[in-house]
Amino acid sequence: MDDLRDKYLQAIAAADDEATLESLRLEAVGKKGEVSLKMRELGKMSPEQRQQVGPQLNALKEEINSALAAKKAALADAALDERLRGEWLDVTLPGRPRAQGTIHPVSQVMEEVTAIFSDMGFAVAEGPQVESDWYNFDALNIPSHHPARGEMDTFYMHRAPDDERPPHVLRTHTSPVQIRSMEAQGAPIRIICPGRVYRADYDQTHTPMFHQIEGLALDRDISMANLKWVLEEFFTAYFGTKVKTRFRASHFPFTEPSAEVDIQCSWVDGQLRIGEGDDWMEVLGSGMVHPKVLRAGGIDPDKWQGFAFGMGIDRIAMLKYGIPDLRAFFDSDLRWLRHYGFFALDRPTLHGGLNR
Ligand code: 2NL
Repeated sequence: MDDLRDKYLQAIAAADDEATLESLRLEAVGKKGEVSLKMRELGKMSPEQRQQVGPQLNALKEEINSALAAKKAALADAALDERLRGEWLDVTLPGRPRAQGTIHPVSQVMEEVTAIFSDMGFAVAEGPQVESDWYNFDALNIPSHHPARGEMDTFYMHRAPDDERPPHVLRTHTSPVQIRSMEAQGAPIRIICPGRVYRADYDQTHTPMFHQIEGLALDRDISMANLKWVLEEFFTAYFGTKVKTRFRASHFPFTEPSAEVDIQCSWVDGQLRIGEGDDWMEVLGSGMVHPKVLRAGGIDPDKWQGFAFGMGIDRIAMLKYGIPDLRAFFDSDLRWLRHYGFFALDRPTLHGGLNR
């Protein structure tokens, strides 16, 4: 029995993996293991012998089992130590730098403008950038001979030579979204329509794609007075300072009467300041929606009336954030984007503050 003990305890101590331990267990205390076979011999012994050898065999079996368990635990510990040595991690190291994008000034301003008009009860409406000539021109009372409809000013999506239907256009303003909204919702309605628009024009102050935001409010008794209040409220919130507006009589095919709107400003040492002084800067076109345009949108002009306005987002972004060159807006120059861009996690809201 001492030989058996020595043999197995030594073999267990020398084992260096779990598979070896398992085959040792089977060899020693498995059903057909050496210790088990010895236990089977107990039946042939005299009662006196059995009383002596039985407990000794049981003790040996227990000793081998606990040696196996202890060695198994020691191997697991060693394996874990080995892994920890190989997989250590220095949590005090600085993080790896990651490229940080910024929010484009146009996106920033769109969100600011949207937040201000949402607060005044305007919903946001969007629509297609490729439009039919009906939605882009006819519905807006812009006649076929109008210069805006010429190849010089509008991008036409030419059809096949044998296709007689009138070509689609890249929308030249977001007004068609408002026609579609009038058709879909009827009156009363209060919406703003921000988005990309396209005109065949490229110089210091014009890019062939730019951004516009238009507004529309229709009800039974909406007047130019409501328009003036809404716009002054808007500019004051947008620039973060009280801004006076000046309305000048103008002409658009889709409004009657029509007005161009200037905001109060001053020039100090070549620096523009909004909301002070006695200069004026043109920022917006507006008016009372023309009865023909209401009718084109499926709305009865004898029951409903209201105002509409349109302004360039790129331009009011330049004014607020002191960006001198319009063309740089769409160059995708990373240095420009880092300089004029906004922190992505700090989004503008009225309660969180628009002007930081
Ligand atoms: C400008 C002029 C304007 C509108 C846009 C509009 C839309 C509908 C009906 C009537 Cl559906 N009007 N929009 C009205 C007046 C002026 O934009 O100079 N924008 C930069």
